[in-house]
Amino acid sequence: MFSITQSVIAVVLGGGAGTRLYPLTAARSKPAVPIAGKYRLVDIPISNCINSRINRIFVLTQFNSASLNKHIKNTYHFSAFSTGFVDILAAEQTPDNAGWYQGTADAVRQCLRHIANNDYEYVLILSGDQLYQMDFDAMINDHREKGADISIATIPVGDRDAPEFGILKADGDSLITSFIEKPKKDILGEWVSDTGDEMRSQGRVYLASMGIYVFSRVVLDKLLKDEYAEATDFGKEIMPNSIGNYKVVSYQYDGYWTDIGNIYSFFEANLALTQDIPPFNLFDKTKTVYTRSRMLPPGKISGTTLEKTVVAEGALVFASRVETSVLGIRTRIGHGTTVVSCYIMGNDYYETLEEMSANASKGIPKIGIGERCYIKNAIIDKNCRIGNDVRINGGPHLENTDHTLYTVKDGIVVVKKGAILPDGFVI
Ligand code: ADQ
Ligand code: ADP
Repeated sequence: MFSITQSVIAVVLGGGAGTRLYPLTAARSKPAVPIAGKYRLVDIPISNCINSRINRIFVLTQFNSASLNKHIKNTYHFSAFSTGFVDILAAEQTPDNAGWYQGTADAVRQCLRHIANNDYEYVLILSGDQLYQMDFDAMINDHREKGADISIATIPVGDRDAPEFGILKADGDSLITSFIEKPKKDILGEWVSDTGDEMRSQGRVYLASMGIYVFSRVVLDKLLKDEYAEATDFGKEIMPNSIGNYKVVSYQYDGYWTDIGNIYSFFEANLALTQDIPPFNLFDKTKTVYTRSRMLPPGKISGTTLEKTVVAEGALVFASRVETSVLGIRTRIGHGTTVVSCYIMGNDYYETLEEMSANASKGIPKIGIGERCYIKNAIIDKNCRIGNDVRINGGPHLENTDHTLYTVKDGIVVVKKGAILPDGFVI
């Protein structure tokens, strides 16, 4: 009998050069970027796998950070009675390969020798920078029922998004007949599909690749080692070339899915969690998002008006007002401060009262956010020390810039990990 657990290996593409999420990726690998106050990016695809009974997972990353290793080691334990593992495969130098993964297909090719040591029939390839809760079980079943060589998960998108994605066309049997990676706006007209009345009414008339692929084992081996041994990318090379030569099938998904590959979309996806009924449901018991259990104390909040705010464990909040914001683990905010539309990642540790006063005598602010600050449209990375009376007013009026303490991208101010903003600092 078919068993998804025994037949599927998942590979999470943990990130290329990581420039799009800079400065969040300046000191950590992309899978380790904190999301939704208490998780890390890599928890999303791994949780989707576990909830779909896939428990043999490789995470491919360009560099092997201590924080990523620690997170994976402390989070994903499988019992001695299970075959499960989550292994990080960092780009490594070997005698026949000098450097980093050159692209997504190259990353998978370089790791095939590790993957091949396992028993499996299918490889599920996932992106590391998407927010969604998807049942891969259904996608694998569809792949098997259709006798596909390759399946691509697809979602209808509109004009604004289409040029960011691989766009494809499929026939009535979901067989993909053509594929173009990131088409220019002026040729979009040629790529319209019948996505159904509901999607059409929303202007979502293009079928986009979600960058989620199922490959039958032999096909993946043949493509990467043999037929396209020089190809570096799935979207640009492997997919367009496979159509017509292999049975490449579209698996249309209609749930919530969003790409969080750049600062703007990352910010939006985090803030979307503050809605009354967010599209990404952290409260769904059947789709748990797993992360490290930290044994943190409960949060403490005093004198604060909280409006549409998500608060993670261990936060200490004395602010006047917090609105449409996500406050991560161990966030500390002083009296009289207002926070609007921010993702505060929180802190990796608490300071003792003695440390706070020793730092104060050296003019170093406490970890967290001080008193009487006003902070709007910002991402505050971990372990920042923001003094008193600091004003950060992000928005479209700000030019893109990269300062030693912060970066501005698309109007969003990102205060860098561990930055110290002295009293009265203004952005
Ligand atoms: P992009 O997301 O633009 O498009 P890409 O930059 O190749 O494609 O990234 C895919 C995933 O692989 C991301 O999670 C990225 O971080 C990771 N990645 C990239 N280079 C890597 C490397 N060298 N080593 C390890 N990981 C790497 C792709 C498809 C489109 C599709 C979108 C959907 O090419 O067709 O529409 O995904 O988001
Ligand atoms: P990130 O991945 O968010 O960049 P890391 O996981 O590398 O962060 O760092 C978090 C870990 O580092 C925490 O477990 C915390 O215990 C430890 N840590 C970092 N700085 C300090 C510090 N100044 N004092 C105590 N622990 C620290």
